[in-house]
Amino acid sequence: VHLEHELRGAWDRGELSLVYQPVYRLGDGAMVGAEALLRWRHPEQGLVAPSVFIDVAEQSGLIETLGPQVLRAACQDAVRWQHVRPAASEPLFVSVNVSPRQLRSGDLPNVVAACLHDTGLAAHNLHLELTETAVIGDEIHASNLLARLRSTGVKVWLDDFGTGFSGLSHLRRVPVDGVKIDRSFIADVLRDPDDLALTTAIIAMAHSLGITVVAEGVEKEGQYAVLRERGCDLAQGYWLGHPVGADEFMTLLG
Ligand code: G
Ligand code: G
Ligand code: MN
Ligand code: NA
Repeated sequence: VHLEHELRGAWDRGELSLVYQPVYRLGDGAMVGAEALLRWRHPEQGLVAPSVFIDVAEQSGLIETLGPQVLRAACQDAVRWQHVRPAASEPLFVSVNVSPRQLRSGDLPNVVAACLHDTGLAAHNLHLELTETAVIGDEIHASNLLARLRSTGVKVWLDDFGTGFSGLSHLRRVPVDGVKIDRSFIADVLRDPDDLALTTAIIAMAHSLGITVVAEGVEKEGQYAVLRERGCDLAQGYWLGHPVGADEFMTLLG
């Protein structure tokens, strides 16, 4: 109850901020975008883990105001990135996490359209990350929403892919542009033949469906090398780059 109360005004008090973790293309090593991750610096408790406060925001319904604020800030930052990039370079995407409740609210396509309109970010430079659990249950509703979003040019990614119970069957019914292989698979990809086999199978299956694959949690050069060899498209992780504040991220682009 305390946290909920304190979280309520946290955005306006400037306690919440976004950090950005760069995402790279394995083929040529180019940075192609970044994932926005929310941070809460509580005045007494210091950094509160997102796993804690996102959950509070979900349960309390606060996410319905916080989610659009995050989306708008991420789009604004992404527009600034394009301005500091050399003229000929390809635009960077920004990837924003969307919680199950935000998806269920049904208002998401309108919120997204308003953010793109007001900030001037091109739709294809916005990626939305949904967890598998967000689309479980009401797959018809979810797939209609996702189809509406994708028809505007926004890209939809399934986050934490492989951890859900029936990841493969979802891809038949829920239209997405990409999957992010959960970092628990990547962690042991060099040691555990099963994890390597699963990762390789996810890449092959996604590609056969025309879906892009991102590997999360790349912490070692060897993981990067094996993912590249297996044809994974994109990667992020501490070996490639930690999440950094908006200003520091800008300095990576010059
Ligand atoms: O940095 P990391 O500890 O930031 O994030 C932990 C979890 O919190 C991840 O599962 C991530 O998807 C989630 N998360 C981080 N930022 C956001 C956000 O802005 N919105 C939502 N819904 N989830 C977020
Ligand atoms: O669930 P989601 O994918 O949105 O989670 C992103 C989380 O993963 C963030 O907490 C982020 O800080 C964390 N993260 C990013 N790169 C790495 C990594 O290489 N290793 C580990 N262990 N966590 C990472
Ligand atoms: Mn994510
Ligand atoms: Na993930």
